[in-house]
Amino acid sequence: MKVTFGSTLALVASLASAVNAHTYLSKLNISGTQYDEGVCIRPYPANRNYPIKDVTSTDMTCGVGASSTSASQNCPAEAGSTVTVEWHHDNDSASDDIIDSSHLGPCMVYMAPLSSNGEGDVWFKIFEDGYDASSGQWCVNKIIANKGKLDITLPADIKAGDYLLRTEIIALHEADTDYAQNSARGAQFYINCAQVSVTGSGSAVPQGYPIPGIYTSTTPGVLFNLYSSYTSYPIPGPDVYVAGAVSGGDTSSSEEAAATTTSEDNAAASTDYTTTSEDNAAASTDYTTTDDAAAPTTAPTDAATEYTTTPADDATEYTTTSADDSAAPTSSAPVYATSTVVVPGKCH
Ligand SMILES: [Cu+2]
Repeated sequence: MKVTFGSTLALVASLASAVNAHTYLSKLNISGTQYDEGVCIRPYPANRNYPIKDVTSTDMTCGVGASSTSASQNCPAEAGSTVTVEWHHDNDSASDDIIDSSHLGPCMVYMAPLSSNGEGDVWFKIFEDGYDASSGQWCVNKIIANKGKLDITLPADIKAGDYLLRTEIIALHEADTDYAQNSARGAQFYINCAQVSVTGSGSAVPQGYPIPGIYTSTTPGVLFNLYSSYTSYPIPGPDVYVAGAVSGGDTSSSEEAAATTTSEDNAAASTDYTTTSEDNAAASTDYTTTDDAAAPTTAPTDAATEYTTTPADDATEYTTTSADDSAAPTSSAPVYATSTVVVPGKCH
């Protein structure tokens, strides 16, 4: 058989595309009702499971081409309720492997008002799960083990209305290289958007951030060497919004005190820290309050290692490990993420 060089290239290219299939958001399950792609998950115009690597691309907003598509409905979801998101690799068959096991990395979920179509300083993070050193598990390990499913709790106090719900996995298997320096490698972002109609009596409008804009190609956690030894992973992006952290109008001083337990003023903190307010980080942590309204009531179920909430009567006290602890010195004790050694750059 005569095989020309050109047809060999074409064959290689077609084989590459056949295996060049990564992961995509396949379903949402809200209060026992399942919704598929196209219903409240935005349909994907092309390459639905392809990664985005250029963090400055508008594809970072909702996935490849999906800023211009629209779901057929905004699926109803109560503020404070659990939404199960479900990823798949190629299809939703029982044998689907969800995402290749080389694609280790964090999972995050953001929301923005649907009316913005994701443009402007509108995105707030509601969930993140990175790397758990105690178990050696990445979020990606967990979703593979859980057949693609991840439970997300919507903030209990956000204002009712239509929102984009943006899911994001960062696969780190080529993230040891800055994409801006070498576009053949770099972190791979798997991003999809769903449309939900949030009900409830809340009035909170969390501070928003722009996407693209929240990451650069060298942001710690976007640039990360999965093949080194590490004991922690700096999840990129803003802190997770915790219900009670802002109020849409009825703002008491104690609520404001609870609002600002963030890392911006504590970037040099070495590991976990406990604080009662932005300006009073060293204060005694056990003071009482009679105002329970500020209690952070929605700890994401899979983010237990990120922070712990205290009983409601200690509403303003909690401990957090923030994404901005990336400045923290890493421990000298090596912990390997996985026993599976993968070839850097391998992609499926
Ligand atoms: Cu891939």
